[in-house]
Amino acid sequence: MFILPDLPYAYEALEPFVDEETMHIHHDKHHASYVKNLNDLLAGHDDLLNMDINELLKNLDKVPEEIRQKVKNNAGGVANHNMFWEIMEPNPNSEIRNPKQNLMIQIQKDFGNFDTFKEKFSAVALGHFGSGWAWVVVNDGKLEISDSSNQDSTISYSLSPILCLDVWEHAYYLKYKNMRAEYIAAFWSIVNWKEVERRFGEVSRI
Ligand code: MN3
Repeated sequence: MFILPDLPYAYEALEPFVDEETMHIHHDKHHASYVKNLNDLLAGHDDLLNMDINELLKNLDKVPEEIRQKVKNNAGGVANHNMFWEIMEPNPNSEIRNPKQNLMIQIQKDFGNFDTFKEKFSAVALGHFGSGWAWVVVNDGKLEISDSSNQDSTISYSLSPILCLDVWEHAYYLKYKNMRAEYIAAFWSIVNWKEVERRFGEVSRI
């Protein structure tokens, strides 16, 4: 069975960048329903229920065809949100933070500098039409910025994500209304670069 992990911080901890009510609805309703739907869909398929969520996303061809699309949607919803909560953290002092060490070196190598990297990621997140996600993935040793629709996970395409941003309206509409650009700008204040660096280190070792 797949489980809904608790948030790694309090619901109000990401204020003023992400509001408490959004976090309650996003985690307790949206994320929870992806977990429930996935378990319901896979009832009776113990081999699939016992997989790690990433393993399931890499092995969607093992899912019976008649439920495959729904499993893809909901498994993506589970994995994407599991990751999303972890790559954010409270920033009560609102100071600007940067990635350090190896990740910063790689960003400079692939994008020139950190500001250009942020601009490119923000443009992809803003430009994504409809519901979906913006990503930073490691592909063949290089960082790439991409987007995906609905709950599609880059893991299904053998790309290792190290940073993600949920651009579904449910992630920002209560506070930011139609101003997705303001939500994206606020996101940079609460990125948990330590966790992103950890993920980058893990992928780089493989
Ligand atoms: Mn969401």
